[in-house]
Amino acid sequence: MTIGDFLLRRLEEVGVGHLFGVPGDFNLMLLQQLQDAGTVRWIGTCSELNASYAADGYARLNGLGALLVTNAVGALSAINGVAGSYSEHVPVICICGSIPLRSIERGLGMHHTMADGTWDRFLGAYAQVTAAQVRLTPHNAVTEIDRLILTAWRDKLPVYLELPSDIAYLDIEVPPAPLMLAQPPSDPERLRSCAAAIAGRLSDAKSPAILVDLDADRFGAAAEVMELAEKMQLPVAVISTAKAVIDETLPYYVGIYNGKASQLHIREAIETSDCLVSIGYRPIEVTTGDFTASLPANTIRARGHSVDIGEDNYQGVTLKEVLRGVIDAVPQVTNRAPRHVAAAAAGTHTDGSAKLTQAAYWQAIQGYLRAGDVLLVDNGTSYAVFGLQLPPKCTFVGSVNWGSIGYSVAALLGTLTAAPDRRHLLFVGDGSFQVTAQELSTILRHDHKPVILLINNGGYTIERGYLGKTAPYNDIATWAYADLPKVFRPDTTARSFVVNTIADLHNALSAPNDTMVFIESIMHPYDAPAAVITSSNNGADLDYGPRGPQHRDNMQLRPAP
Ligand SMILES: Cc1ncc(C[n+]2csc(CCOP(=O)(O)OP(=O)(O)O)c2C)c(N)n1
Ligand SMILES: [Mg+2]
Repeated sequence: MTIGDFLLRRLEEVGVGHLFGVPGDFNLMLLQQLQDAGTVRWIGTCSELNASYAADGYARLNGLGALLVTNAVGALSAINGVAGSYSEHVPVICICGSIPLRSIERGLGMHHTMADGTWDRFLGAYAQVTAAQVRLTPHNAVTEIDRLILTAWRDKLPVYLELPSDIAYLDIEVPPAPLMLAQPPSDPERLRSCAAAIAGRLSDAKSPAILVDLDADRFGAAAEVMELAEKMQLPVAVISTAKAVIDETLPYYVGIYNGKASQLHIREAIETSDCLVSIGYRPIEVTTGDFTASLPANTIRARGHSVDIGEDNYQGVTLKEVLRGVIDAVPQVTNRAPRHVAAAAAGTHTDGSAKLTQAAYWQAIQGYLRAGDVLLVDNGTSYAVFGLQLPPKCTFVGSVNWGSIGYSVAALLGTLTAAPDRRHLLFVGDGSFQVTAQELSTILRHDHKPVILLINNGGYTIERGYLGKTAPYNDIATWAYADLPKVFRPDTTARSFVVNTIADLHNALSAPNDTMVFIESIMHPYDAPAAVITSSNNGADLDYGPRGPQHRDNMQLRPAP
């Protein structure tokens, strides 16, 4: 089999049915092989950055994703998104059609290089942002292709693979069996001891609890966490990176823990627990209420492939198996009633002609959500989504750790491609949208039917909460956003709305989902959810220190008194 065909065969075997990217002379040979084989589908994107975001979104729903770029110019455009996949623990395979081995061996200068006869720089760049990298050769292709795919899937991290353009059509001897995606089984003794130790401590505890980060989702262990919570009737909180990983209608789900910024009952459940189990916890300032999170000293820390319990460190155990072992070992608890938290009283906004505010907007959105929705959320005031209560089976796709604006628009292409039958809602600000807006055209090209909820507030409102409330650097050009579906696809059937009032919003939200619905909501630049502004204000103190300019008069958007 040829090297290129083998690579495509492996992708198909591990469930990667789509490849995102941009063609280039160094990768066209693989694209021709893809075309001839007809198994993996090509989804051309407007830029490699967008391809990297799309592959990430696709992998979140599909378990694995891939993109194809060309030497250096494509690879470096994609590197922000691939690094984001690392930060967010998303398994993405970045394939780069690279300069021919012939040029490397002969020291020939090539385009898409520094024109100095070097060829390792971009592999080196990717070494900083991926779990494994390789330049394929005819003699390493069979082992390295499998090693990289398995590394991505087992570690939930991106990998980078260069396919020199002159070897894709060379024949190699390949194994007949399909590649199976599986974690290596745990060490039996370590697994038994670890599960027994956790079960023992949970059973003896008076107020056990679980705190969930995104690895519970990435390592496919969310169902086990919920089963354990139900069996022991114990409270589960998430940090914002893991929004919706736990069914928010589960009686044992208490909400988002964010240090002192979280509600009292959530802080109590976590901070005063006598046996807290954390899953993949990776705290940063924005997920800890600026480092005010305080986990009990004896917290059991479970990760994808290891667990810490007091002085003991368990290696060779996988998260799902550990949790399964714990569930089997703990007694069914029946007398620890879930704390019932009254849902926030819904305010009423009856005056339909009133100008749209953030408060009214998010209240309407709460009522719009349906079970099974996929919610994509970008940086900005759209972070108000964290405060919504999601119906069952919703998926949240955001980038809290990496936080690269524009991610959500191109990630939407990926999630739509992975799950075209679900309803996808994109929550994005005008500033973030402007970074990756072209990908709307690919979404329209493939007849997808998302709902795009864009907040047009004339710029970077979330940044106005850090610094420059009135500064021109936080203003952006005014676009006719709602006209864009027509620009990007002249024969579009998309329904576009420009929303100025609450009545406009309700009208737009009543549109059927049989085509793209594009809702541009106009809001005031200084209108923002209190939680978002407070977080920005605190962020400024952390970022600029006590001598920073944020203390000067009227430099920051502040919460309404
Ligand atoms: C790639 C990148 N560049 C810059 C930033 C800094 N940044 C974070 S949020 C933001 C503004 C977002 O504005 P918008 O999308 O309009 O949201 P709003 O708060 O106005 O609703 C910027 C510029 C970033 N996070 N990522
Ligand atoms: Mg904005």
